[in-house]
Amino acid sequence: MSREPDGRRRRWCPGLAMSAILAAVVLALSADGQNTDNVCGHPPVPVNAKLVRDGAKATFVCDDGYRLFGSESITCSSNGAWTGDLPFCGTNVAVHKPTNQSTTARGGSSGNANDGDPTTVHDGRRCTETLKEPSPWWSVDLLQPYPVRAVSITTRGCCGHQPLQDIEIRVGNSSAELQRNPLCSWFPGTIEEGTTKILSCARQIVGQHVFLQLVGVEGSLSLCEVEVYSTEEFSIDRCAPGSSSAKTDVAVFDNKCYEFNVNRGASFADARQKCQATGGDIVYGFRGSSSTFLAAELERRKSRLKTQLIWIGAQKEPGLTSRTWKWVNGDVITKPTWGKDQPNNYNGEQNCVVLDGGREWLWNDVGCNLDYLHWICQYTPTTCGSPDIKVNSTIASPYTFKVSSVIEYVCPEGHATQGSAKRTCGSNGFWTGSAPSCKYVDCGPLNGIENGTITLEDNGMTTFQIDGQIYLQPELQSVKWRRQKDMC
Ligand SMILES: [Ca+2]
Repeated sequence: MSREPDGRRRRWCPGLAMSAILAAVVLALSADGQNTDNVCGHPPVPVNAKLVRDGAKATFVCDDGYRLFGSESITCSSNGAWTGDLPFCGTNVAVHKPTNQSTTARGGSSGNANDGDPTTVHDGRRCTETLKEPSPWWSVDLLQPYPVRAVSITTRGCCGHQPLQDIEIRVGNSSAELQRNPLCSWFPGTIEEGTTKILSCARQIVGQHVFLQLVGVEGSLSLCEVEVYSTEEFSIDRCAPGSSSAKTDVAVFDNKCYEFNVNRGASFADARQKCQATGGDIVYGFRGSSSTFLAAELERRKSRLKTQLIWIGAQKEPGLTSRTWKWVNGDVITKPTWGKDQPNNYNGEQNCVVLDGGREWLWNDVGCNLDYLHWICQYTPTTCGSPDIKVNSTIASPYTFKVSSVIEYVCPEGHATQGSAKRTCGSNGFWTGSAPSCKYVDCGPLNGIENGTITLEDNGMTTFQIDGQIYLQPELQSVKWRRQKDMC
């Protein structure tokens, strides 16, 4: 074997002239079922999923809190390609979001379809129901646009209610004209009673509103649970707040975790300290759709609250003349959303802020020492989910998925990375950028080697060498197809 003067093995790229030999090698290796790494390369892996490798089969397991859609495995075929559609791992972004429907009959309010209770029994008003009418519909407002991949529908299983027929799912940003939204899926048949049916969008659609409609049908729409799946949000399993018993009062929105501490009371300082003790802070910095989300989450808990004043992380300096409100991180609040007649600085000592259920969850200034108020903590995730991997690439180890850590994708020798090879785990729990792909670098035909010989090395596949004596001649030092890693 010839070596560079510095001892490195010299590598040569296979040109077109050698492709027939290579193809034969590939076929020989796959025929006896060996060495599938070389045949198909590393399999692609969808985001939020882990790979389980078993010979020619690659199986995917979703991260905690995500559900797998599609087939869980792909296989390496003898032609060197992974066959089968890659599944995806999504989390439900519809639960507890605001809902609406064409009409409401017999206690079947629209919110019953995303209350997290998948029962198929309507007794006790646990499913939705519209009047009997032409083309009845139900909708959910995700509060911000999400890329929607699939919708799961659980139908009512009792008492001879009509089965769902000709259901259409639309996803888009129009809340008023549902037919203007792009079609995600259409199911022309009948969905049996008491079953769960998954309808995948033909393609991923980004939208804030999801509509279900019995198109062209005169009837009553009754739904027991509707789940809307997206890959672009993390599940509450990743929130990991202080106590697991509080888990049922945790909700995720826009890549943040919120913990609703509505079963106990504390002063502002105590509440904030409790949030910080578990790695978070009292809720701050929110506006727009996040404000709407927090109000909706409080509203649905309203009947259980001992007080309707909920601490948020906004304060001003004590004193009658101080008028500047700041978030707890020091940022000045530019657009506080005060409720009616607020802030009134009653008694000159109201330097903290609550969301006030008596004022539609708008802001009210109150004294910081009231020690019986509820509060909301916010957390950012400590880790990212499993990153996606394009076919033939791998992630260089060692790596961790902790926030701020960096992973680096590597391609096999002879392949160049297309896109950024490095991704960072952001504080929002998602990897920056997108997974790069690997592209084979074709060095062109093997010109100018009439005086040389090329022999396959022992490992057969990728490494070539030229007779050492000729190899060192100056004119061959510069042949254009000399390969070093991914360059010719
Ligand atoms: Ca006040």
